[in-house]
Amino acid sequence: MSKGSESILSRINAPSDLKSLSEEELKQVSAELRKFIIDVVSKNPGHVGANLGVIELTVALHYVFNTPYDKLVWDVGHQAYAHKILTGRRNKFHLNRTYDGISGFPKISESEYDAFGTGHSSTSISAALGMAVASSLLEDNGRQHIAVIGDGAMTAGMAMEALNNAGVANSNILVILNDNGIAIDKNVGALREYLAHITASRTYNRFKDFVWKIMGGDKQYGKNSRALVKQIGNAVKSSLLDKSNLFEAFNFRYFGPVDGHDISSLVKIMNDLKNIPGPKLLHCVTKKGKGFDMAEKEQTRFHAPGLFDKNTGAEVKKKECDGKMPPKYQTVFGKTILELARNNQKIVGITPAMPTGCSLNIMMHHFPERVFDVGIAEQHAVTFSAGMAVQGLVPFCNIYSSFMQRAYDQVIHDVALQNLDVVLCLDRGGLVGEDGATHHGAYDLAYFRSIPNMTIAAPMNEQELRNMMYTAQLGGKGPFVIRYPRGRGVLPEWQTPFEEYKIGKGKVIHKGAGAAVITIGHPGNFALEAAKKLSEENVGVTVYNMRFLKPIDEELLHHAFKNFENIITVEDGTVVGGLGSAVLEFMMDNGYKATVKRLGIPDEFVEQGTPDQLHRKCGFDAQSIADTVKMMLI
Ligand SMILES: Cc1ncc(C[n+]2csc(CCOP(=O)(O)OP(=O)(O)O)c2C)c(N)n1
Repeated sequence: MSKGSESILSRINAPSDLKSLSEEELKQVSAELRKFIIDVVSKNPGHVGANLGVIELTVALHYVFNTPYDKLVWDVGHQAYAHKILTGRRNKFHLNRTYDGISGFPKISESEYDAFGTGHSSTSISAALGMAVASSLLEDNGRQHIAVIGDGAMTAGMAMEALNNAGVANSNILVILNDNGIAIDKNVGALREYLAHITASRTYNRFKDFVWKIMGGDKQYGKNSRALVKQIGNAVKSSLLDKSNLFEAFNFRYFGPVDGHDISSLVKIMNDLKNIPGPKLLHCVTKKGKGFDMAEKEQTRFHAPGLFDKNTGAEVKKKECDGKMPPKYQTVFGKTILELARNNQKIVGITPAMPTGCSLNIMMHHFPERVFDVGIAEQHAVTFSAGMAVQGLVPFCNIYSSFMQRAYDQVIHDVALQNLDVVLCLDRGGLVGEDGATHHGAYDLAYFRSIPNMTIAAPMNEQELRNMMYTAQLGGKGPFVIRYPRGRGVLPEWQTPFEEYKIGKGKVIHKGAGAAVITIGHPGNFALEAAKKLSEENVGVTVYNMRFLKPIDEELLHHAFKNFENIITVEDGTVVGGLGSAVLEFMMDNGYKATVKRLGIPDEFVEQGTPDQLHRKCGFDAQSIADTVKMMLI
């Protein structure tokens, strides 16, 4: 420590402030960053483990490279807290992931240091490669382009597509592979095994050191030899590549593995890598949760642990109103699929890297051979499920709504077109809250409604979720979407006997004479609350819980249009193309005339905040529904 215990971090307002620091001081900055992040994130929840694991990497990157001129892209971006803090956002960091605060992910509009917006995984190599090719076309040859990507994110098809392309583009790109051996849950697949193997293979590393020195990477061979490297033509370079190394087979120069927490080595090797042209990959081995005991031990929980005690790591529970809280939709899904799977041997579960998040881990625990974590591979997950359905199994493929965007064509081409019995469970439908725009499940209802053969259901509560799952597994219905939100339902007593639902049948859940409120999914509860408030003011509304967006219950819609001049639709998806649009289409097709007001997510990207704040902002919480009814009835 240079000057007693004086904070260095408090003096860092931009990466340029790092440049004059000694190696010892860089270590101190890293320690301060770690403490700062733990302090803040224990009180204002966010991602923990991934951030603690990249602190030294982040300090070294900003120390060595000339950001923001050099382009630094964080894959997923959930690990960019130290980057945010070092790039002028230390004083706003307590507002991380809050309404009107800063985003939990990199965002071009937030800072010039955020070279590319992320949130969904495995985009970083493509983006950095695009930047590198652009720099080269623009003859901007001094610029470095760096993608930092985890071993989990590296398993996705997109990362492989980008490596494949980069290897022949011969652009100046550096991929930093942050290998901590874990995604949110244990990383899975052959690539993970490969990385573990090359990390353990000391012979291989000695060989690499040798090549590295010949190539002039070691300073003992002097500047001239490094300058020589630049002159080595592609042919010579590739003849030095070891094609038995996966990355070198992609024409990347592979360096490592190095200790991603050893800041001195990182600085040295990154400085050297700056002088090596073409595509390069630096394999850094790190520990998720590094430096915080509980986060190192309970890595899955500490991916995004909620509130925790910064000394012990113990979970800090929010005060519950009474002992009988409704369960989370996720828990209901997890317990229900287990219950169904016990009776229906054909049920299998598929998740792209989210077994804990979506609760398939419950079934995985009991039937490990019937649950498949396929890695961060949404497209593959859907087509893999389609293959199983062809063979007569009943796949429940659970994908977060916003990540399902990745697999749109697979749903159309592989599932719907062949009318296969695949149950697509869309977790995190609607406004997810603090993760913000990249993670809201805003488009699913709209983007699936236009596909033939689809059944689209959305439960209003836990019982409906169970019954929809029960109905779906009976089979013979083609692609069956069940879409539900993040978080708690409304019924503490939810484990009722199963009931088969009639496909495309909804239900009137409140009666009144003034206006019709047509809803789908969880927002039906907001409508019900509004209806109760309004009845206290002697304003009557009839609330229709449609349950199915497709096929839509036309009988109920005829009832609504025959009985009401004022109709409000409520959904927690975009108003462009969802329930509201379906109701308007029905009105036009059937020659009805009515005033229809569509409430839902407006045609704009919604940033982070609590779900309540965002429902209010978008205008479909109970109060907004009640206000809209009153406005229409004036
Ligand atoms: C397309 C997509 N699918 C799933 C996720 C959810 N997700 C966020 S982080 C993560 C794990 C990433 O693992 P890794 O790249 O190894 O990074 P680490 O968290 O271990 O640092 C996953 C699956 C996502 N962000 N994007």
